[in-house]
Amino acid sequence: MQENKPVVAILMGSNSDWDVMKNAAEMLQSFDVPFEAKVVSAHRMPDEMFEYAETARDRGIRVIIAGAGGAAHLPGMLAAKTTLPVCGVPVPSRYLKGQDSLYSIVQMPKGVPVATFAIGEAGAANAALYAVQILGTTDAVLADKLAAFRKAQNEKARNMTLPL
Ligand code: RP5
Repeated sequence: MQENKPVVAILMGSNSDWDVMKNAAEMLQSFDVPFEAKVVSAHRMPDEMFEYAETARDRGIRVIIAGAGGAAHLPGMLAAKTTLPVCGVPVPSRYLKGQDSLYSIVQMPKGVPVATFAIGEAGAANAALYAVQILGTTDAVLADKLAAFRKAQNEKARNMTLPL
């Protein structure tokens, strides 16, 4: 992996999504995976969104993580314009608590997949882990880091105590 050249993109529809999407950024940082994070709104910046999707692969991006809330078209529209894997993160919305975001991202019609994750922070963190797993299929150092991450989680769970 070329040092510091972003290989993962974290995109979101608004800076109000950052509280959730920063969980993806923190996870990638913990694996030393270079990434870029940007606001690219599907409905407010449609031309920029298409340009981003069309040029991402040539710029070295290998996985796109896209988070959006409400009628969340961003992950699906990015996926329509690139063959890079797109991981969709449903951001919690004010009135429907992110169920609208989840349904709009997960229900992609046949032919253009979006790997859809849980609503909110866990989804953002898992999308980043999934991106690391994709990169880890061809990067032995990342594969070793993933194994260590799983081992640490296992040890933490095994050492959990209850207040009895
Ligand atoms: C979506 O609308 C964004 O992804 C965000 O989750 C939601 C609300 O955006 P703001 O009104 O906070 O900019 O496009």
